[in-house]
Amino acid sequence: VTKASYSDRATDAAHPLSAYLLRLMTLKKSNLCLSADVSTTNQLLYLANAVGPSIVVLKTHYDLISNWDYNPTTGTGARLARLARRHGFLVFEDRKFGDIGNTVQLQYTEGTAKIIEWSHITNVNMVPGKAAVDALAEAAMKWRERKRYQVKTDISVGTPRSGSVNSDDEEEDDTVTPMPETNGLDVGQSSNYGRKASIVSITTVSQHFEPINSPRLSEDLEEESFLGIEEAPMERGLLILAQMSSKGNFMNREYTDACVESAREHKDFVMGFVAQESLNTQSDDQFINMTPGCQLPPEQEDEDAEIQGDGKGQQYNTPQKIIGLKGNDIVIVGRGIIKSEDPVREAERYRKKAWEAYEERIASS
Ligand code: UP6
Repeated sequence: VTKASYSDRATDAAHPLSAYLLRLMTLKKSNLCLSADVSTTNQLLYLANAVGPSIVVLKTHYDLISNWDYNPTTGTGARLARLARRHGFLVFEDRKFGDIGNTVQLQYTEGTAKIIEWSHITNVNMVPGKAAVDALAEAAMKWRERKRYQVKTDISVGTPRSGSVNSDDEEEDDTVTPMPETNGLDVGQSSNYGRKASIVSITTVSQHFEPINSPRLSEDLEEESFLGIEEAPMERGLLILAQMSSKGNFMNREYTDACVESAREHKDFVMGFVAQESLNTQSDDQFINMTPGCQLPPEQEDEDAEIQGDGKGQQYNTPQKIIGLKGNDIVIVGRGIIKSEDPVREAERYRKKAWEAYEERIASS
């Protein structure tokens, strides 16, 4: 069980999104992920906005939402991405991909939901083998390259920038010529791009740019993150589902070890695991371990009371056990928060408990 602080680990993290997340955790004093398992877009956005200040990750199952709006600029994903920016959290679509490489690539980047466009993080069920992880890594790399090129085109067709953009992308800008309009990319809306470029220019803390499909128009400026933290990097991240919380699941040690092996092969894409214990076993493992199956006993009850499962295979542990004893980094809580009478208050109770467990862990000798 590591005693290293989240902020120290942020400096060592191999993945830019992991580094960002660890900084966010330090800043918000939160190691809480809300599993927003609700059934309508309104409920989802309402929860994200209300609980946003308490969490660092918002986990979705987009296919539970009966009226998910697939529009890339005004739809549910784009609106979620905007709330994520406002409150400072990452979006994690709990898709648990589990098919051959070619199919998972298409499911990740194409199809109805275009998950890669709005979700910083997703996860994979590695049952089909390591090729599923390799394929998702390849899809994310190609997507990132395309975005980099789009953003550059974006800036080069925009209005001249007044401030300086403190970005690693900037140096290379000179060498990029605008793409012709016939290249299949949507470079025709120069007025929009101009506006975006001028907004980018005043975001001097930004290291990266937002996806093209969640444009930051002027009315979004007032929604700027109040945290003073830079925006999330554009890199996408994967979690490998290496252990499950459900009773009698088939993920044995050998399987879990293979997941860890695959993660080590893709440090620039795999951020960590969904697991029940920390799987950082080698000194240079910098993975983030997120853990579902978390509930607290009701407020008035004994802190150490045993927590019942849900009668459908789910098993629960307390934040104290998950973070303190098992060395995980983030607790994932669904019904414990959303089924309570006051989800906002309950989210704060979980945040405090999970954070205390972390503080005790790093302070213990
Ligand atoms: N989840 C688990 N266990 C796992 C992996 N994922 O419960 O091993 C997901 C579920 C659900 C959430 O799909 O969205 O975490 C847990 O919800 P709950 O807190 O309401 O039980």
